[in-house]
Amino acid sequence: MTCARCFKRGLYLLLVLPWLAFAGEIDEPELFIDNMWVRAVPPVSSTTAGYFTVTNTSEVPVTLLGFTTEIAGAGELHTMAAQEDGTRRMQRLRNVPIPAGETVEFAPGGNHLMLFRLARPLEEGEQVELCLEFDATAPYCLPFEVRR
Ligand SMILES: [Cu+2]
Repeated sequence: MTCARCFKRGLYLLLVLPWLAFAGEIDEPELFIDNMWVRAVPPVSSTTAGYFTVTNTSEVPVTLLGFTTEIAGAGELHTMAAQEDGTRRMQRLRNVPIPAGETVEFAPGGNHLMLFRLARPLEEGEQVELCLEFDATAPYCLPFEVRR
């Protein structure tokens, strides 16, 4: 390898890397996601629910569109809504807005990820991967712990 070539390659990286980093920052709003878990259910049950907390640390709104996972045949965004008779029932959501600077919780009794047609029984303590799909970022594929 000649020194001229070394130099050219070095120069190219110096010029391009900062641009890549910068482009990443402006294109992808930053989300902080934690407390990810999926409820352990008896083997006879083919549905369960997933929970997490998401904080939008960017200055632009982001919308959760849905999720995918290999452990379920289908997945929907749900919440619990009060009915006229006073009971609360699950209701499907088309999407869930995550306003800039705010935290949105998915927790028992409220928003949840609904998993239908589980591919296999889930073992308490294992980690399963769910990919959360947002409108303004690449999917966030994260380990969810199976808990009671
Ligand atoms: Cu549900």
